[in-house]
Amino acid sequence: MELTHIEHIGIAVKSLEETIPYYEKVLGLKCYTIEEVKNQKVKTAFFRIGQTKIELLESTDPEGPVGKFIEKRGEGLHHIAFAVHDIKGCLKDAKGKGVRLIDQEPRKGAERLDIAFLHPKSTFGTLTELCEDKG
Ligand code: CMX
Repeated sequence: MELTHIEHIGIAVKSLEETIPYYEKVLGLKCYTIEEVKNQKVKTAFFRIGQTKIELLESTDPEGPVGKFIEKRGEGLHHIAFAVHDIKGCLKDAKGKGVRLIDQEPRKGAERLDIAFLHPKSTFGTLTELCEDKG
């Protein structure tokens, strides 16, 4: 598996509206898009920082992954996403090395990237996302 860079860091928040001013007015970043990802039951806000992005995640359904996460653990770091060139090959490689896959096949995520998650119980506690930008 070859990771090229940290594509983004996902942060679970209760409210995008309440959180965005902190990232803009205190940290000086600029929110460049807000997008709902219906199949993930989230609304996302993105900020660029160098080659990486910050993705704020607000749940749209208490039974969705971010809704459950906030209920159990509160707001904060939710996942790390690595950019890769060959996501299918990476998934095969990870599976072959005993990593539990949440997504057996890549699917479309925010910003039209091909994405897949690795289960935090087999990545030492960090929910891990692989992303491939097919352009
Ligand atoms: N990071 C680390 N651990 C996490 C976690 C996270 N983000 N979310 C859940 N866990 C832990 C739980 O605390 C639990 O641990 P314990 O058993 O020790 O209490 C364990 O993982 C299993 O949790 P669970 O409650 O049994 O399972 P969930 O139904 O909460 O599902 C997960 C957890 C990771 C499988 C689910 O959240 C998932 O499929 N995530 C991938 C998709 C996703 O997160 N989408 C939102 C972002 C979309 C985007 O970026 O666009």
